[in-house]
Amino acid sequence: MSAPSIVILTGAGISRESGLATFRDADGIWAKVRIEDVATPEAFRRDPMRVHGFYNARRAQLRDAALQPNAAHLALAELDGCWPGDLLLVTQNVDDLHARAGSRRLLHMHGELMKARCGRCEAVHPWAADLSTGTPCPACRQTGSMRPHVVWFGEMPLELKQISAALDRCDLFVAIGTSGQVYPAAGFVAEVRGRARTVELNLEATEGSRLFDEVRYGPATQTVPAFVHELVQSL
Ligand code: BJW
Repeated sequence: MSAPSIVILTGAGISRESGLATFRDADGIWAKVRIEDVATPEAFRRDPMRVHGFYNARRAQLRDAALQPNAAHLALAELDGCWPGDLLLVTQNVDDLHARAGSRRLLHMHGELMKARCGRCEAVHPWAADLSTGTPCPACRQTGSMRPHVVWFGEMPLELKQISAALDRCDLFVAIGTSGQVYPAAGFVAEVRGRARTVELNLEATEGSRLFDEVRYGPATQTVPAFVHELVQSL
């Protein structure tokens, strides 16, 4: 029998124990800044320097040598390396911790903080420095149009075709460290329910927990390595 086909969806909770804040927890990002001020195309049009400031600070966090992938990122990378069947890791996170841990079959559906995009020519560039309204696009040389390569509210998430194809054929769907409040990612479990085994790994119950066949609560650095171990043992 061939190995089950797996789709894993991760959210901010998987990076929490590396030191990155989540969005909707009590100490999360949205408790400190308003979505409408920093995470919509309208906010960027209205006050681009404010939005750049918000993302420059978060990009600087990723450059900090102390920020490292944790045991959950590493376990998923190990699974990617040894799983003989289809596997796709879909992350909503804009950090680079999955890639740094070694995951290869990986899609960033909400973009990547270590990339910047030109709103004029659409070229996407690897980006580690701060952005400002005076930053020229390395491709078209225009200033005033560079933006973080992230997906704001009201914008279309990335790689949806590939994600949809993987969901269509998956036998196991695992959601890790996501509150399940942001669509379309929040709808993935309903899409596969009934034909794939669905598992939620989270610190605590979410509004969508009842949609999963199995739920396991605890910090990702504990639940994810344990779950990966079970999967690898089942081969
Ligand atoms: C731990 C842990 C530990 C903590 N271990 N766990 C009405 C109904 C339905 C949809 C809409 C609607 N009105 C508007 C919409 C659409 C909108 C939407 O969903 N809004 C909702 C708020 C209602 N969506 C969009 O606009 C999206 N685009 C779109 O829909 O396009 C149209 C379309 C049409 C048809 C098909 C497809 C598309 C775009 C959404 C963009 C989201 N962008 C952000 C910001 C990205 C850049 C940045 O980082 O700044 O993405 S918002 C933010 O939320 C970020 C995240 O990726 C996303 C999800 O958050 P996540 O990861 O779940 O984090 P939290 O904080 O919510 O949860 C953390 C969890 O971890 C918690 O559960 C904790 O318990 C847990 N945890 N510690 C394990 N140690």
